Amino acid sequence: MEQKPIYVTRPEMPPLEEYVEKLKEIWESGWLTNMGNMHCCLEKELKKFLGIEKLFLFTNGHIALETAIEALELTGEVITTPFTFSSTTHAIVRKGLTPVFCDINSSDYTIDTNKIEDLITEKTSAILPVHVYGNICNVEEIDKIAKKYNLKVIYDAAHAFGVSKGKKSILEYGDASMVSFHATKVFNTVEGGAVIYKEPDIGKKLLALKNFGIRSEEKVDYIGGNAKMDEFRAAMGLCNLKYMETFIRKRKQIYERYVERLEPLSGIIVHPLLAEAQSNYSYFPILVQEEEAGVDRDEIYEALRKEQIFARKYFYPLTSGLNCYQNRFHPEETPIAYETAKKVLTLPLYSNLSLEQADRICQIISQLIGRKEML
Ligand code: T4K
Repeated sequence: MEQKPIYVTRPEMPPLEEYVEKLKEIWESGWLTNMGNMHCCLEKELKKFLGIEKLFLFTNGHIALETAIEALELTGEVITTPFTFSSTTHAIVRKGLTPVFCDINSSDYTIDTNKIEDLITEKTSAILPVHVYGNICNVEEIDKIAKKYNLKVIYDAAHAFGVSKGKKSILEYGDASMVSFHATKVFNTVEGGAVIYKEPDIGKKLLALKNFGIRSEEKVDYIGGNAKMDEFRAAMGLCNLKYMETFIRKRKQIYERYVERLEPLSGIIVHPLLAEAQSNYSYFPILVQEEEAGVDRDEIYEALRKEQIFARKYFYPLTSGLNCYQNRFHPEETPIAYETAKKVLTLPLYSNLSLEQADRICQIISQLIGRKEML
């Protein structure tokens, strides 16, 4: 019997009837966008859920990041990592700034804070680290460096919805954090995102910039764009938010099953979660060490594909190696990130993935390694 395809992720969805109820409210109100009732409700509910005070919704995570960069008035050079989705680097470049790539550490793939200071020049205005896969950056050390050199900090927290360190939300660190609510994320509003910020002045600017810079009917303070989340997406967010605990609980079960089955395999590296962290189980990356596994990452990727299992090479190539940046940046300059990107494979993970499907994925990987071991 032909197997149904299994993708790296599937959107987390609420029961359709609940969304339809919200649609009826939108119809009755005749208010479709421009900070309507659903939008305001979602902002309020998210602040409660995340335990944070200051948050604005945006139409997607990328534009939220660009707007945060603009609101914080960054200039010149921005220290960041290339082991991320293209969005992080594009946001910096599209705002007329120069990304300066810092290497990552091999334990959790976040920025190596020991290497930041060497990259600071008189042109540096900020650090833009990524909580990649929801792994927490060394936020205390980043704070210290930023204070010492008077730099701003914006976190790309696209993957870090609901992640906390101890009791504190990870989104509270830095001057601002961007979180993505794209369909592929642990919490989604179809497309969407938010900026969490500290200073009220930055808040005022963010709010204006996402709505053409408008302050009032006759006053336009900034040359802003349009980055407002509409009512249909906010409604999706309100519906999904109610199920977050269930989604995360189910993801955790699959995550743990993967760890149990894959950790013992030679050449497969599963990175450990921080003991003091509350994870959102958003991605399941493995590193394939060819020397021990006897197979490389691409062979596993292809073997899974043959079985209609579409794992993804998040994040390969490095953003510094993307063809649009050819001759401009050099991926070899961040050797750990360069090596990691060649070995990483992100396995399917979402709440509706069954444990049997996860077992099947592990079995394919394990058989492939076993076969090579026997040769
Ligand atoms: N910063 C970081 C670190 C990010 O990872 C991202 C986004 C951003 C910034 C920007 O945030 P947003 O502007 O997107 O809010 C996907 C997502 O589109 C992207 O949001 C995400 N990161 C990135 C890591 O993954 P692709 O190009 O890999 O997506 P795609 O279309 O190949 O989808 C992946 C799989 O998901 C598909 O194979 C099947 C499944 N899928 C996807 C969609 C859209 C579904 O089952 N249903 C769907 O509706 O980028």
